[in-house]
Amino acid sequence: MLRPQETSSRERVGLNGLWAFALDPGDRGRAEQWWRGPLPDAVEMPVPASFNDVPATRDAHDHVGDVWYQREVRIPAGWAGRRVVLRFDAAAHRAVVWWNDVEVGRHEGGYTPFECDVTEHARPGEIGRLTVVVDNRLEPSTIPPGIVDVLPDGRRRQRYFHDFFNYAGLHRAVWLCATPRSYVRDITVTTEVAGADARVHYRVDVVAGQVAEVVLRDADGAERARGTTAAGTLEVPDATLWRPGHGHLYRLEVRTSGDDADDYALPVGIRDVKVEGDRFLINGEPFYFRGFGKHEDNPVRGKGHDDVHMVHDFALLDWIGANSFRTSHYPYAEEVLEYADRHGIVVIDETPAVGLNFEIAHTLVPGDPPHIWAAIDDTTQAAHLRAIQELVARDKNHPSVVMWSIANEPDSARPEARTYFEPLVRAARAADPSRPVCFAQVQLPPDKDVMSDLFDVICLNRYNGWYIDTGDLVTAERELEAELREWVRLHGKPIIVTEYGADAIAGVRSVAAGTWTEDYQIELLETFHRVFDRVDSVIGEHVWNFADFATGYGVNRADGNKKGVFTRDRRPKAAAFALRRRWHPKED
Ligand code: GCB
Repeated sequence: MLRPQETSSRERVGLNGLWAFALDPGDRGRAEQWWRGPLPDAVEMPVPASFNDVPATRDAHDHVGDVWYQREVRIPAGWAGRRVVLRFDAAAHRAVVWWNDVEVGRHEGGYTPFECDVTEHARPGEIGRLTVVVDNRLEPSTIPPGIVDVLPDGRRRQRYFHDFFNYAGLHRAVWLCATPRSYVRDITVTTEVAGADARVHYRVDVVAGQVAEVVLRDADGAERARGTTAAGTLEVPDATLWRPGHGHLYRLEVRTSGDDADDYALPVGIRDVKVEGDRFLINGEPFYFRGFGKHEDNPVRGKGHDDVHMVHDFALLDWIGANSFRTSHYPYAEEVLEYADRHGIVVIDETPAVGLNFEIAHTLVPGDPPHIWAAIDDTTQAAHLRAIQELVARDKNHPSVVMWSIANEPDSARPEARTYFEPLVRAARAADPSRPVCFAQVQLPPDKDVMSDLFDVICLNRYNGWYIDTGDLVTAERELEAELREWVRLHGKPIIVTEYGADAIAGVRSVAAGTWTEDYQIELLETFHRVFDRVDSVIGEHVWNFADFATGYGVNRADGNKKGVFTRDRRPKAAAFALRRRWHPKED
């Protein structure tokens, strides 16, 4: 699905700002048809933001079920005869949308966009009432999965098997967009590097019309190649490549034919990605991933996208010498990928399939969650498949995205895991044959894993010295090295350690380096680095985590997860300086 754009044929109006908002703990809204009039007892809620922490009440923070958003929207008078859609960049996790009294769309999956066509209902020049109900419940059939318990007093309690807070709501931008009736629905671009030259393969999907021309321009606007068909290959002699640290972008301008022609411009980075033996090649050059698993997480706004926080995070990535990150554990806002494209930051793009693991479920939630492979069924798998397809559909054209991660830490030891994942890996490759596919593997000995051979790169989340051999970095170093060498022996594939780290409370120091201190965090990272430097097949290190982040309640979490090398408000812990010395060896 293409991002909304302003072009000669397209307009967009941002619907961000303060909306009317109501929690619906008693499930009254759907029964009473709240979309038919003003929301009862509404408060004001900023969009985009996760709703949970804005009102400063426990009720909002812990709410489980529906929340309602509403605002008035004027359709510009000049939009007569145009196709008009509402575009939600995300609604976590399930949404239904009404324009006045008419339902115009619904979507499940909290991190991918959807559109509602209101052409037939919205009259140019008139004001309409836009109402959205967003349900934040996670169930065994959703991605990510969860369980909702009804307590004896009638309250609901959400359990989930992932280690970050279940922020929800309209936490990304909402748009009102106009296009011609005949319009460009989608563009797919893949690029191939051949010596100094390159090929740009493109496919344009037009609704009710035809492609007139496709023009590839360089950053200075100069035309580099041209086509006149809906699909084809553009030859680009002496191409300037997109590469890590250099986000060079061309523009692919697509125009349709006819009086009411559409026009769309897609940024294109020319690069290719391959796995060869135990190397990860970008434009034929071995690439070493230095960076983090991140989260979209900030005080008050939760997962609400915000350009200030985004640019600041990228500035800190630059300061520390990171060249890449993983969108753990869900697709991030499209603004983030566009920024990474422009600045040459490499991204491993992950689906929201996190928590498909019984052992972890056990440690994260009170009570006794059901065995995960018993609770997870074809419906979960279908939701997971949709999550993969929607991720690829949204992000396939970003040069920064070099690999798909289709899950984080599923239980990959049981035979059911292989049966469940095999078709999903096939589907990911079918959706995008141009990028490698991986999953982030939970701490599990290589001989116990039943599915890593299906994937291109071995991605390991490892907590030696923290969850395992806590406090004993000598054993951690020995065991980690032995394990990595075993992965090399069994698979001969490139290895990225996609998570390693220790919780550290900022300001807690110790000469004896006890757990939870800033000093132990550094020692643990340095222990891992010594091992990485000895094992040749390790082609990447992503520290867990970039910054401290909010989690659900838990006795092993102190006001959230503290494995950040920055605090939640982005102040560096001592580990940030240590990483900077490793990743920027020439600077202080
Ligand atoms: C993991 C998970 C991550 C957690 C982390 C931790 O393995 O992938 O989501 O936050 O461990 O700190 O426990």
